[in-house]
This record gives sequence, C-alpha cells and structure tokens, in this order.
Amino acid sequence: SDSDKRMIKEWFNNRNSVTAKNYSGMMKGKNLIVVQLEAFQGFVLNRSINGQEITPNLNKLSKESLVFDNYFYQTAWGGTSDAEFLSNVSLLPAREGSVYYQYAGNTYDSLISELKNQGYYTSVMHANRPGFWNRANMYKSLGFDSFVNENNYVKDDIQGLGLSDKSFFRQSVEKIKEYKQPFYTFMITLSSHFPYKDENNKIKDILNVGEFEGTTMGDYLKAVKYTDEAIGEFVDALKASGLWNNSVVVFYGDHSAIPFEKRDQLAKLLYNKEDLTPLEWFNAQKVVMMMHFPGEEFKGHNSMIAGQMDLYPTLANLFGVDAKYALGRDLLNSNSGFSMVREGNWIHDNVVYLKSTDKVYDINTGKELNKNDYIKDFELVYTYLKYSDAVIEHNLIKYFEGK
Ligand code: GP9
Repeated sequence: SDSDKRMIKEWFNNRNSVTAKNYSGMMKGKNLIVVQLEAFQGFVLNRSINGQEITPNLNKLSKESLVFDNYFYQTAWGGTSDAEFLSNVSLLPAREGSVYYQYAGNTYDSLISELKNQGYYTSVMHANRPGFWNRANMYKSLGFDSFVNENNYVKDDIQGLGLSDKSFFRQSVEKIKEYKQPFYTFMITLSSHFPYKDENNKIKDILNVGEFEGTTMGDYLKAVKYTDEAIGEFVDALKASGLWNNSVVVFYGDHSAIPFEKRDQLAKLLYNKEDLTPLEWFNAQKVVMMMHFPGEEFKGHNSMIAGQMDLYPTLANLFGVDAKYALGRDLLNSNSGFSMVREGNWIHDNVVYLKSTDKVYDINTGKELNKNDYIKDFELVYTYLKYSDAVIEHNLIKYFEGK
C-alpha cells in the first residue's frame, strides 16, 4: 500500500541522512576504477605456499592501500552478478534466482547513476558475452554509459573461461586512456573462475603448490597467482598512463572460491588439519578488499566487520554523492561492524549467528551465547531482507523518485 511505501522510504531516509560525516567529498572529481576479482577469497592475501607469495602484487599494493581485513561476501544465487549489485546498489540479492535476470527493468539508485549525475562518464568492462547474467539489460538500468564486452576485445589470449585477465587489462587501459575525465569504470575479471582448470597448461609452473597439485585448491591458487600478475601489469600500465595519480582504485573479491564439499582442502591450507569447524568455515568466507587513494590519503588495515553492500555508501561519501537507498554503511564513518547473507548467517561486531547450527557465538572465543539476548539483531536482519525485497520486487526506487 501507499502507506507501506512511504514508511519504507522514511526508513531509508532516516538511515542515510547522517549529518556531519568525515571525509565527505574528499575524492570529488577524481576518477574511480573498481575492479571486481573473480573468486578472490581473503585467505590468498599475504599468504605464501612453499616459500612463494600467492599474490605478491596485491600484497605490495596493500601496503599503500586501505585494506579491509574482515570484508565478507554477501552473494546468493546470482554469484558474480550479486556481488556487482551489492557493491554498486547496496541492496541484497534476490529471494530466488538473480536480480540481474528478474529485475533488470527496474529503476535503481546506484553508484553509477549518482556519479553520472555529477558529470562522470561511466563504463563497465567485462570480456564475456553481453548476455551472460543478462548484463546488457541490467547495465542500462544501472545507468552505465557503455558496456565494453567480449565483442570489443581482440581475443588474442585465452585463460580459463575466456579472454585472459592479462589481455583484458592491457586492452582495457588503452580504452580507458581515451575516456573523458572524470570517469567511473567498473571492471570484472574472469580468469580465476571455477573450476580453475588450466586447459592449455599455460600456468602449470606459475606456482609450486606441492601437496595441492592436481586438486581444486592447487588449481585455484595458480589461477589466483595468474590474475595477481595481471593486476601487477595493470597497475604499471595505469601508472605509465598517468591515470594512477588521479584515480581511486579499488580491488575486491566477488564470492567464494572453494566449495563447502572441498573444505578439507581449505582446512589443510589454513590450519593444516582435516576439517573446519562451522566457525572456521564462516571465518574463511571473506574476500579481498582494498582501496588505493591517489595521495595515499588512507592506508593501513581496517578490521571492522563489513560486507559488500557497504561499498556504495563508503564511496558515495568520499565522492560527495548521496546513497539515499543504501542498506550498507559508510565504512569510514561507522564504528560498528556488520554483515549478513540472504541464507541466514549474520555477524554484528563480535557476535555471529550461524544458520547451520542455529546458534549464536562470540567470534573471538568461539563460546556459545544466549540467542535470546540478540533478538534485536535478528529483527534488524529481518528488516533488511524485508525492505530490500520490497524495493526490488515492487520497483520502489521508481516510486520514491517519482519517476
Ligand atoms: C561470467 C562471470 C562468472 O561472465 O562473471 O559468473 P559466476 O559464475 O562466477 O557467478
């Protein structure tokens, strides 16, 4: 009903109309490059195997960047597309299927549309078929000026599912150099896609994975190492083009890489044991997240619990735009950690609820807590789901904005 709609609008308004925020507009006018990395789980960062760093380039970059150590993925059935949606729109994935397929015709408020209103040129780059995840349609609704897809790249090198990340970055920088500034470009990598098979044996010796040779984990680590090399070349190319010094550059992982059925391999790598406890499994469901600022205005580690829906509000504040209908929080103006996923798990600072055990724990000690003491958290999670679904399923942004 109309009164429900008004109530929901009010709720979002109250949530997002915080006055006196730090760092507002600090990056106004800078270019923004956001790179979503296929299946980049957090545990690969700053980890070595048999004496070799898995992600030397990201590790190096992390020293000059603001790194979020407890950044959880929040994707559901829409995989990569959910991560794109969470990050750019700050709403949760769809109840079933994917927002990209089911609600591509909606009106959205997004990082893209907000920056576009400020005169930014906006593009999205991904070297796969434009129809995959219904991207071509969804990207129009999200407000991108251009979608640089498979058809716009020369297929000169294949790795994994399609064009190699090295070639993707190389060709993309050439295109970005021609963009009218300021711009926002959102880039999605592809080479480190499950099952990480190296069909043409191009990267078999990229990393000595020892006992993991021939396993999903072994193949994954090699694929990650390959993409990390591509990232190194990308950063060098941005520096050579002069873009590095006037761009905010963000790298983050989209979703999990090692499936639950293969958690023994994760247990082996992380703890040198056979299996993971439910809490250890939960703790491993983080993704890489780092932001590099042109003058290194922010760097170091931020350990607050965060999730993918926090990206849009965080960048919105820095770039001086409003994320009016965001569910997430501005991570540079918040001192309370939170993340949740559609399937039920949530974490609020040191308190975590696991759907698999239906129990609440202290994340630091592993001690079980009394569920009844956290009713407010369960209610909050329920409200997020309810309002996110309402906005998406009833195309409420269109209504809110009187369009
Ligand atoms: C394909 C890619 C993969 O274009 O983004 O999506 P995923 O299967 O990881 O959800």
